[in-house]
Amino acid sequence: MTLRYLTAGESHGPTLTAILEGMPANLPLCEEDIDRHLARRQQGYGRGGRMKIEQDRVRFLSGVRWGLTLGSPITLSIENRDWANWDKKMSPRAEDRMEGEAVTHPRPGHADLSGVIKYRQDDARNILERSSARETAVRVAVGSLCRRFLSELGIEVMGYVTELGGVKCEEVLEDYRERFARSEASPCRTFDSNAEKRMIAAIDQAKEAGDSLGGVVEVAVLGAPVGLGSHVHWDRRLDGRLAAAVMSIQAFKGVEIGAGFEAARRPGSQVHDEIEYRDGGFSRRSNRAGGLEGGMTNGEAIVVRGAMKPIPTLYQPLQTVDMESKKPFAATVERSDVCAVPAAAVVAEAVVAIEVANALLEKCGGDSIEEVRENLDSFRRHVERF
Ligand code: EPS
Repeated sequence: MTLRYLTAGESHGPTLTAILEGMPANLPLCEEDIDRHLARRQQGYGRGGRMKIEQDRVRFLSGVRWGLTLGSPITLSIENRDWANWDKKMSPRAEDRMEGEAVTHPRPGHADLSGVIKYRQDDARNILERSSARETAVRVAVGSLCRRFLSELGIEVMGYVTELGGVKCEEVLEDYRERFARSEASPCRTFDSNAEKRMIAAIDQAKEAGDSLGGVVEVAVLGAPVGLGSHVHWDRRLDGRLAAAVMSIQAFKGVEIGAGFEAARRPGSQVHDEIEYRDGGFSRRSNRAGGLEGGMTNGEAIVVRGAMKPIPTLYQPLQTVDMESKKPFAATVERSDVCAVPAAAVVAEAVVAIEVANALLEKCGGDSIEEVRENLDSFRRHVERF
């Protein structure tokens, strides 16, 4: 067991909380390391009214003292400012129960209906509060901590949008750092300024029509050593673990690594990356494998993409059935976003950072950051000599 974490909290409950266990001691850490990524996640063209209420900030409730991790479980907490408007509706006390508030028109595409059947509920709020993508705020907090750990070891994680509402980035830009730098300044978190204009127009159109939009995000990890993950067993394959982590983000329906589905359409000669030995080390002439072969990193950039479906809450709702009367009805309209793909790029960075940090600790683990660094340096010397 290396890194593990749990999250808790409802969308309109008082707080979101996570406990991260397994982070080594002596990692320099301050709230700003987390808060700047929480702020990035809150941005993006197409967000709804909730983001005007929230100003996400982390509080460390355990595991950090005087700017350094202690090696003990780290508790991260983010307050939901909107809780002030929901304290009765989301109260834990039986005497606060309100009648006539139940959500009974489940939204197509949402967890509502399967959740109420599974958990024997008559109010879809008891499902939607936890299935909400609000939970991603605290996953970004955990991921930002892991990202801080990776940056200490020279590993960078960068996420951005490559497609939104059917509009694809067309500009050829090989340099991941350049893609990231440009995307950071873009309201759609994308690097192709022509595509960005069309993405904004698509979001405006969807908003006008009471509709919602999905898209594709890409995460690149630079500086990871060869040999994270392993070919020896299915649950040690890092590609599988990255895919599970990205697929677990709310509303994600597809994951690709490197050339992904396109690799299935081409002959092998146009898929596999030729090996060369240059400047005293092995490298590849291309990176269609997305940095992963046999479930292990090969020293090239790790490249993972995730496909997000459009958010299921539509202001022009689809048809559904009332859970009590079984009569047709328009689906519930909850306040929501038209498009959260730019935010999802930050969430994808976070879940990828968690998996890479975990794999790095498996390979070069230690109880302190100094010990991890020594182990990693020693392994890097082996790679250089090989
Ligand atoms: C969400 C619905 C909206 C989003 C929310 C995710 O929340 P509300 O119903 O309160 O307006 O704003 O996302 C966030 C709160 C967030 O922090 O990303 C949903 O149904 O998934």
